[in-house]
Amino acid sequence: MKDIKICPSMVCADLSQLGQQVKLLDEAGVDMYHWDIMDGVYVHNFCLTPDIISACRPFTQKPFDVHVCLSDPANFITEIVNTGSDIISLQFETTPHIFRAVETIHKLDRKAGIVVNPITPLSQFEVLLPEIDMVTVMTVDVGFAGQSFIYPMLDKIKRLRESIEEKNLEVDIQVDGQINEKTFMDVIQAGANVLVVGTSGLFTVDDDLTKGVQIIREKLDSIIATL
Ligand code: S6P
Ligand code: MG
Repeated sequence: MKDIKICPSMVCADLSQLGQQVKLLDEAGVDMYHWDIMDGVYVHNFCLTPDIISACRPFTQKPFDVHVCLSDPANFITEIVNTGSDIISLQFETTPHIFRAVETIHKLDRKAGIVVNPITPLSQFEVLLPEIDMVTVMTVDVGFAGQSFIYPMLDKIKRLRESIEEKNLEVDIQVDGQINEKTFMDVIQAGANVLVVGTSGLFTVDDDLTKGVQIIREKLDSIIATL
């Protein structure tokens, strides 16, 4: 089994001290960071921006994954690469010329990912698997924290993992949306190896963020030990 990575969703952090939160999470032992960029057009919400991500980059050397949740993600690849981020995750449904976009990201020496909405079936993006480094399976509709986990996504994750293995590929499966102690076991068993933890999964687990990371790491270790 692949290592299970903890990836905090930074839009759920204390935004009044974002850099310090990045540092604290680094010291607490998270593996990578998830940054949402939204502009109020594709989803009715605003999140983070390339400038904010750049400002936080000096606080850790661990990988940054940017979810480009815009109506035209491919238009902003250069801006996001310039933040010093490592993985550019394009919103699949709003990136029409996606092979070209993925190629552009790789030419800029970054990893390319896609984020797929719950309603998008595996058959629509399976052909892209040999070209990309990570698929983020949304387990809630994109745009907001605090929604309900969509259980049929477990079957999608399972079939995605099977497809990756059949093709002998090295593609990470990240999951995002209500990933917390209630769903850790299910998503790991289904085949996810990168867990985006947001409001329910990390930032409300304990008042002390370091302790929160410790609690979920222990929980994950105990789950892994049973598999
Ligand atoms: C949603 C966004 C996510 C959320 C996170 C919230 O579009 O991409 O990263 O911030 O899922 O966490 P929770 O535990 O409230 O679902
Ligand atoms: Mg996201």
